[in-house]
Amino acid sequence: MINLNKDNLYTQPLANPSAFEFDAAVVQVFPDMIQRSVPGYQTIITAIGLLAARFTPKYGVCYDLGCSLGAVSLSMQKQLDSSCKIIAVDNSPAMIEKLKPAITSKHQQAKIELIHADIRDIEIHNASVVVLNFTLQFIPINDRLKFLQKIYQGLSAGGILILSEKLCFENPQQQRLHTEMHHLFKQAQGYSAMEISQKRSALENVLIPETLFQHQQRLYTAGFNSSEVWFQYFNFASMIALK
Ligand code: GEK
Repeated sequence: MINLNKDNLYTQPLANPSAFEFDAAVVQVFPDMIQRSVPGYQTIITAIGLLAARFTPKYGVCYDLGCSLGAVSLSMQKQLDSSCKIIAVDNSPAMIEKLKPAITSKHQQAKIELIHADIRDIEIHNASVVVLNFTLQFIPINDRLKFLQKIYQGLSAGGILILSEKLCFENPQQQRLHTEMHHLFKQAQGYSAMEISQKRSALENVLIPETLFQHQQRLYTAGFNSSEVWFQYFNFASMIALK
């Protein structure tokens, strides 16, 4: 079990807030940070476990790309048959170090295999489910299509990609409204205006959101038959793309 240290990384004014990184300081507070920053995070995690069970046959393989501290992998493990395998990948050494001891595959559970690598470099084969839970937003825009094409090729017929992302909106009024509502959500979770603003600066040019239309167009170009939003809470959405 991973403990819930409180995220206080941006409580003090920083002269020069540096670009956001998944380093040891972030990893230390990550579960608290993501739950208080991403509206609906826990609902999405639970639903991914259920979707994995719906689409994964016996001896099936699921991928959790950008696994962080393994919330998606552990949720899938709870639901999957013990013959299944989950491949969890992240390129942050601090995340992987902290996750390693938290991963236990008891005899009666699907096995979780942990890989320290860039998700653009790994091979994907015979996947029933691939999950990108708030990860694609950190991949440079120019690499996104090629990466999704690789995922499409690695999925079995009838497999799915679950893609969760922070969205932006073409309409400026919608953009303002959703940004404001997200900030109000964070305030309601106990973050101060200064913490919200400093975190926002740190994420600039690191987390690059796109519109729902851009995502759906790219998924279609990558080969997916269809993609639908199954969950949205302000500017955070999760899609299911079908092969
Ligand atoms: C969750 N899915 O709890 N290769 C591998 N990992 C990467 C790469 C890359 N190129 N780029 C970023 N990451 C998780 C939450 S967090 C989302 C995902 C957030 C990893 C990065 O190290 C981090 O662990 C994760 O993607 C993004 O459901 O913090 O907003």
